[in-house]
Amino acid sequence: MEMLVVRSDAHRHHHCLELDGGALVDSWDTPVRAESVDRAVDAFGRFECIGPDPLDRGLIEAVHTSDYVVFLEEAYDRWVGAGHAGPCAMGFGWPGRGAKPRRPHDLLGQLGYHSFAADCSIGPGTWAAAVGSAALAQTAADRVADGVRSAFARCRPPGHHAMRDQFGGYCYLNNAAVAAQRLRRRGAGRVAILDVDYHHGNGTQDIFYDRDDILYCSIHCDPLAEFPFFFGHAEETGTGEGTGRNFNLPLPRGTTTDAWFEALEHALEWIEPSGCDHLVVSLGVDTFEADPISHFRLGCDAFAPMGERIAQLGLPTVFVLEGGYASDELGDNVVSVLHGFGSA
Ligand code: OKP
Ligand code: ZN
Repeated sequence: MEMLVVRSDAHRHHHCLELDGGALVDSWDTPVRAESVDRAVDAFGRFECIGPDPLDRGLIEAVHTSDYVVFLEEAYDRWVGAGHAGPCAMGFGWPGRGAKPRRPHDLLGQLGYHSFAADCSIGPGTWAAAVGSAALAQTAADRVADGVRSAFARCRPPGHHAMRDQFGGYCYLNNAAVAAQRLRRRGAGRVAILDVDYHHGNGTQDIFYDRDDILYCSIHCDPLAEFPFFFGHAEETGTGEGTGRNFNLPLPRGTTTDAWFEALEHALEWIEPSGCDHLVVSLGVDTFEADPISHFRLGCDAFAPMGERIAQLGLPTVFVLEGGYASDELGDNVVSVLHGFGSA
């Protein structure tokens, strides 16, 4: 088997709003994205597809605070109960620079405390979708721990922006962190996370920044020019026991296939001697040239070689879906990476 795919329909009732260009519009993370991937996987026909096992709540509380998890679970009902005008729960006030924020008890205050961006809101289906998405990552990690060479969690919503106790960037629970943490619990010695999404995975970096057992390496658009703006610089290399265990490779807007693959070589050269025995790939394909919200220039033909090159690390690998917003090509680009990996 080339690749095990873990998927479900738990995402379907999650479609909320984002502040985009000053207007409140439907989120770019729509159910159509997951459908595009499912269709391409089915058309390809060579991957085995399974559903998820139930999510172990203790696992998400190992990478998020329990206050945050309870907040996510209850926020929408509290929002409806408070009679707010808008259809989705959304914050509007965030701690300013230098604040030592105490956690407000007010819902609007907590929405600011537990988020870092206004591109993200909580609707009636958000909690179930976030739990369902994390369950896919947990299951993919379990199957790899059981001895499958590679598995792909078709996550939606994505996860790599979700911090220990803050949502944002369409992310609520950090699926890649869940997968890596699960691999550790199941006996992995040290896990590398390679994030190839166009955006920096500030959440994954945050969660593991002081840890020596789970490494984070990301290739992304320079945060001076792109969301999430305040994380992802090359100077961010880890702290405490995690010193030297975080590696950021920011690239300019307009980066082409050749320059991107050069950065991939640096990433792999860093991962190779790190002593990791498992790999988690945060697989965003918003590096694609026609992505409507991103600004790299990888063509469709870049994605199979991406998978092939990553396979040369020779590590048991969990792929977790992150971004990719060109819905027509999203599924094919994802399948190209997975097929490239599986056939290498
Ligand atoms: C999530 B993932 C303007 C766009 C802001 C930022 C993109 C989040 C991407 N409303 N949203 O890394 O693909
Ligand atoms: Zn992205």
